[in-house]
Amino acid sequence: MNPLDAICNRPRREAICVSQLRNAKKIDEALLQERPDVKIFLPFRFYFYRPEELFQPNTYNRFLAAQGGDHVISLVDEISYVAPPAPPISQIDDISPEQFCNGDNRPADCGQNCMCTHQVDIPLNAIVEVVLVDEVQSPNLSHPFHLHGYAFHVVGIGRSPDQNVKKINLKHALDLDRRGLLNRQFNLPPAKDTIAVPNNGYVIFRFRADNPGYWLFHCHFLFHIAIGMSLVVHVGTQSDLPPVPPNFPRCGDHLPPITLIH
Ligand SMILES: [Cu+2]
Repeated sequence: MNPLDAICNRPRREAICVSQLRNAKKIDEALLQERPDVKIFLPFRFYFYRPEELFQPNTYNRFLAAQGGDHVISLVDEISYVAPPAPPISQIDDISPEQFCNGDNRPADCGQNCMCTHQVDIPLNAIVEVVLVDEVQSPNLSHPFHLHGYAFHVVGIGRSPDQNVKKINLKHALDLDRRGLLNRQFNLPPAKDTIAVPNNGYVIFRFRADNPGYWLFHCHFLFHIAIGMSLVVHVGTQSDLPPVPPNFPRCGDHLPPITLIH
């Protein structure tokens, strides 16, 4: 299962890709139409800090000290995720709209290590296609991406069919897609909530966004979550959500009341 070579476009005897499994259940036909309502390309990679970027007075950048001594953060669509200061589902009014960002709406002053609460907005009930593109390019490292709130249907896994392209990236994946060369199969695609993206490859999955809310989508290596390999899939609007129950706990409620001592 899940051969590391990511050769998934033909049957083979010794290995099988998740995208070659068949779902035992019926599939929502709308998921299999040629064009989804929303199509999102999500390239992900690491950003390597230069030491002089990190060790400046009165600054502290979070990073992962990788094997070999590199200091890295993770970018999904060129954004490193930071958690919002309060839970969006129950306290959206306490969060500045400027906290949120995505590939189409980056903060003006965002540099190469752009940090904000990466959120993509999806209309309720839309058919969504996500294309994950591995730009990390670390041999034999397949990032296991996990989506909360849904099971998605895996319709494609693979690498570039172009032998001259040594490393896949967003631009190349878009080009392959335009030319119809991204491998998709619509024969009972299996449902999963986690999928390993083959290194130097891509994964394509689809789901119907029928569960409103703020759902985390992230690589499941904990040390990659810690450096921003996450985003929020925001489905629907506040009016699609049930009201916050009365006396529902709020950020800071666990702190003891402050007593002033004179
Ligand atoms: Cu990862």
